[in-house]
Amino acid sequence: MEAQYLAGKLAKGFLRTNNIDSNSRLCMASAASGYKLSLGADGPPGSYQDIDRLDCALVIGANMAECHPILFLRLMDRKKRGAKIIVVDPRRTATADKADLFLPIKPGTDLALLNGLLHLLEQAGHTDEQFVSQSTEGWAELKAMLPEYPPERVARLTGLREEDLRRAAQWIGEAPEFSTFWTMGLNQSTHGTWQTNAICNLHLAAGKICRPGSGPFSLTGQPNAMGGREVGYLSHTLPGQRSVSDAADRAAVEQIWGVPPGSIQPKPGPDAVEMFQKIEAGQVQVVWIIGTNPVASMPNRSRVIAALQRAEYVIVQDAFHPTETTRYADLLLPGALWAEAEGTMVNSERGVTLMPRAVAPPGDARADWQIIAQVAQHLGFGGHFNYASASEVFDEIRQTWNAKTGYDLRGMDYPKLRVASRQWPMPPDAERGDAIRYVNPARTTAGAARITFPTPSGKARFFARPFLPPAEQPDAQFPFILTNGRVEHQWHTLTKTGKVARLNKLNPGAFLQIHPLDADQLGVLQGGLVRVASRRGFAIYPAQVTDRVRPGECFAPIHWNDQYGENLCVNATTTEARDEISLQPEFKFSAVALTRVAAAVPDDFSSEQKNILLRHLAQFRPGSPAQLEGAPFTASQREFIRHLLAQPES
Ligand SMILES: Nc1nc2c(c(=O)[nH]1)N[C@H]1C(S)=C(S)[C@@H](COP(=O)(O)OP(=O)(O)OC[C@H]3O[C@@H](n4cnc5c(=O)[nH]c(N)nc54)[C@H](O)[C@@H]3O)O[C@H]1N2
Ligand SMILES: Nc1nc2c(c(=O)[nH]1)N[C@H]1C(S)=C(S)[C@@H](COP(=O)(O)OP(=O)(O)OC[C@H]3O[C@@H](n4cnc5c(=O)[nH]c(N)nc54)[C@H](O)[C@@H]3O)O[C@H]1N2
Ligand SMILES: [Mo]
Repeated sequence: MEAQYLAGKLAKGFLRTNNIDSNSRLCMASAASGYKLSLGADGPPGSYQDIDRLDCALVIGANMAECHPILFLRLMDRKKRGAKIIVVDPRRTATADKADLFLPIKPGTDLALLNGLLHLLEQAGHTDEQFVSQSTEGWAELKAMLPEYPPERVARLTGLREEDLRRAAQWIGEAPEFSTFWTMGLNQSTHGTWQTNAICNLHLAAGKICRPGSGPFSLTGQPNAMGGREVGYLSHTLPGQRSVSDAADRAAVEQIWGVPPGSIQPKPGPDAVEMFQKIEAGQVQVVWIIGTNPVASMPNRSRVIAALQRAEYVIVQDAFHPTETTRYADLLLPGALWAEAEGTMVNSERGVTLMPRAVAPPGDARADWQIIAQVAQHLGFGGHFNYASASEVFDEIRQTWNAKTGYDLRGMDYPKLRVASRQWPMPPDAERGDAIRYVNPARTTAGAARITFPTPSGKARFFARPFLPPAEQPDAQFPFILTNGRVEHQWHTLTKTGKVARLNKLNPGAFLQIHPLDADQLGVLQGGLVRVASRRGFAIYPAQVTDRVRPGECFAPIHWNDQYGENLCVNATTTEARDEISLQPEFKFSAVALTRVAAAVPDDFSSEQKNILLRHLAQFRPGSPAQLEGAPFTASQREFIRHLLAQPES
């Protein structure tokens, strides 16, 4: 968190530019903007311990079993005690395997589902009128929209069965305590903010929020994605859950930073996608990339590459080299990894953890916050970046507490964090943080609102959010829908997990999940190469033929990129279309064409390799390409063999 804070301070306070954007734009931006609109402030109102109290969980657009496995185990413990788990995903994931009810939704239609569920709840009288009248506003407008979402229509839009919709609504309505968990399946959408609003609508209407076991819980992505949001590292935010477009917020931060009034620019800077568009257009000449690998992780990566080639000077501050992005760097700055330097991280439930330094950083590497502070000193801002330790940076962050949103770290410091993690809000002298936000202990008497939301009226807001389709629709030229995501044992662009042999054994390589009917049509067998092309670019993957995806849809993991072979990057195909409010890209939905690829025969087989190959071919059964793992073949030979196995007669 300290490095993110200092990067923002240097850019927005001293370089006086909001040309700084961050990981959250690709990850949590839609949850952040949705929370802010619905509840008045970013961050979930509840905590992980809600899992131990819930009676029904809606897991939507999240593959918890693979991406949040520890929390998922906690949820499974609760399931053993009778809680009902509903999973909504276009793919039958490992998470779906454990569901009591699995809803295999048509991609991009979750808003229709969420509105339809609320409609059924309302019809069945499962709304909480007292809560709605005391603690919310906008119910009449939302209620007026709901009749547009009768089960028959919702079933048609989402591809789900009417009886399943009714069952889900019944479970949600009858559960004393109900929580929703969501991640990238909803956030990475042109309607991501609206989907967060629609989830909040459900909880507010049912009155199932801000009490143990109930609430809309957005699962955070990166270990410190929440901390980054809080210290204001997006192009429109400032530390302490503040906004550059708010005069009082700017003044408060200018005072903490000791810069003259008017230093912070009121106009939000470009979002990550627009930033690369500007670099490509020559409007930004120098780029400093810290702890992210945009050549692999940004949508429509051909633009990112063009931009980095056009830029006059590219600085990449990373813990590893080479990566897909360091290839384009003019200057490398070696950042220390989390275990090599002291610093704090904030998790999904607002828990602040101090990561102690376990080993010394190698070579010239040093903590990211130190590198940023040293650059600031060289730029002549020395007095303002003169920290002896990460702890001193943290103490400055504590000053950015915000009475409006309840963001408050004043009750914790490094000595306390060395003993145990703490949760905010934690005012000075508090023994511990609040597990549930917005509860007003002074107003528990009958008739008074027990919950006060950080909005001007103190009430949460309903938003009527109609269903709209994704930006790009399949057509005759690009008839398939490509979605993408993660696998259990790999992390993002593999700079870390890709170096661990045991993890590579568990998740060895890229693949494309396609339905058997589609594979038949394409003439592709298990392991055969498929070219996935969108309007923007293409990638080539070995097919994983499986009915875990629906016909017409396919899925590729995001992890394997240029360091692992050519044409592996899924973001060659993805779209720059963004949510209008959060500006988060619609990673999860592109229209693509699929074609079978004929692989070239590599001419470098040794006689030993030929023998192994012949033995494998003799034993070959369709669907068993895993037999090849461990054999001493090069990547291009493997590709050829996979292709061969897809066509054993040739
Ligand atoms: N093992 C592992 N764990 C991780 C990470 C990792 O790289 N590896 N990364 C971390 C980070 S930063 C993040 S953000 C999280 C991401 O965690 P998740 O969001 O759970 O992971 P994803 O696989 O990106 O996407 C989740 C699911 O969304 C589904 N989906 C696609 N389109 C739709 C749709 O239209 N509607 C619905 N309902 N679902 C849809 C996909 O099929 C996929 O199963 O994971 C974190 N945890
Ligand atoms: N198609 C598609 N694209 C996606 C997504 C998707 O679901 N689909 N998900 C999006 C999401 S949610 C996320 S979170 C992003 C992830 O995208 P990235 O953040 O770009 O992915 P990482 O591999 O985590 O990259 C982090 C980089 O920082 C480096 N690094 C690691 N630790 C340190 C450190 O301590 N200091 C420094 N200086 N460097 C360090 C790593 O070596 C790596 O190069 O991808 C986004 N892109
Ligand atoms: Mo993420």
